[in-house]
Amino acid sequence: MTTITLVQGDITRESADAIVNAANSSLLGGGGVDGAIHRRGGPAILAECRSLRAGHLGKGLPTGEAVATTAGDLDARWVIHTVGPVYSTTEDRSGLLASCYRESLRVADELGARTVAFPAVSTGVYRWPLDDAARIALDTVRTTPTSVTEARFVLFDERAYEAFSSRAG
Ligand code: AR6
Repeated sequence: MTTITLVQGDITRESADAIVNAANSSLLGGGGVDGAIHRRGGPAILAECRSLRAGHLGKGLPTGEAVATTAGDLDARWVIHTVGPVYSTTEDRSGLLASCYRESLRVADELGARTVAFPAVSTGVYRWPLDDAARIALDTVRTTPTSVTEARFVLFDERAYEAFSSRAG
């Protein structure tokens, strides 16, 4: 059984086996939660991302997929980088957003991570409406078979926390 917990705050302050990053395909950093994770986690994370890019992820990490690196100075063993889809009004990309959560849990299982902290992937720079993103995130984590015992959603602001709370039931 996976327990889903919701907290409001900065994911880089969390303690968990794995912290999920809402990255972009380059894996080389960016703004939002990605920038915060690299800033607080230190250069070891970027160094490992660069070596992934030099190796089997030469073209970058495709949208909807996930890959792990060290967590550097964060209070975690791993960062799991996933690439959310940019929200579109003309195309239904919800399968790709669900895939971010499913693939992150799959990678967590491979690592043996039991506690995983997630941000609200795609709801910032990638503009996914919060209520819809919350529905997809919670439904996917609830229905994905995994050995992860705690999936913790770390919502940055009140609005995101409320969106997830009203969906969490
Ligand atoms: N802790 C928890 N949540 C956070 C934090 C934090 N420290 N900082 C921001 N958020 P975003 P995306 C929330 O934009 O939409 C980056 O440049 C934020 O309020 O970080 O998936 C990447 O490199 C929002 O609810 O990620 C990509 O280019 C959520 O995290 C692109 O942005 C996601 O917002 C990815 O866009």
